[in-house]
Amino acid sequence: MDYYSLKMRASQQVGEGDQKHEQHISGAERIVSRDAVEAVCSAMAHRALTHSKGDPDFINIKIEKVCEKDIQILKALPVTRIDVDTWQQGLDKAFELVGEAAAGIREKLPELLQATFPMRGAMLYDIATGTRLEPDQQRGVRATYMDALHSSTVDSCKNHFNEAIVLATKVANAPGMVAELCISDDPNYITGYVASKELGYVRIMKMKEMGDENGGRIFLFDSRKAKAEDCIEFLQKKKVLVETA
Ligand code: PML
Repeated sequence: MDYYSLKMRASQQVGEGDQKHEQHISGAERIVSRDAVEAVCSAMAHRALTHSKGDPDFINIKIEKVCEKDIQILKALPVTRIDVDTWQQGLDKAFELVGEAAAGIREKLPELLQATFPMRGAMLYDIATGTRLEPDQQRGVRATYMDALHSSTVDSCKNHFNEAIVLATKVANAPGMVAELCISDDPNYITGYVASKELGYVRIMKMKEMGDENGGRIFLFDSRKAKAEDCIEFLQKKKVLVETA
């Protein structure tokens, strides 16, 4: 069976004169069978047109055919959750878990996380050399071409957890990946996570203050285990379907 990858991004022009620039409003991606393409496409347009961040000036929906033989099927990471009283406790817990997965990184994490806030993609940080490996540090690295296997529903609005478990599963399986830390940039969504093949997907129910627009992702990679090019190639090009329970 042939599949199709659909990617949507919507943006708005903001600012005046020299300050004029594109502001991201919403994005989504799916890998679906041929018969679902039209419905998913329409749901994506709906999502772009009804986003709380505003009315888009530009909506791009890209549709590409994907051969079944090029798709890797992965089992979703097992999910656990940690309840905390305050977001500060949640953030500490996340740093602690990542610190156990990557020795010596604990103290650097607050600064690294801060640096991800203006980025659209994730930071790719090499724990072996202490350097950032994104080819474009403003843009970051984006994990793409992934979806849940057999997902028949057409979500017209974002389901943070469903999308994140798919992304985290793909990322955890990338060559040389040690762990991921994520905080949503949605001001109304305060749950974040830490994930790796060893830890699974650990949801931390409060990781920032409600109303805070800052969020970001750090991919911790170990260049002693794999080549950075192979990791980036997997994150950005490999087609992955994730088997969720
Ligand atoms: C995002 O907004 O892209 C990040 C979503 C994090 C989801 C955390 C969870 O609910 O498990």
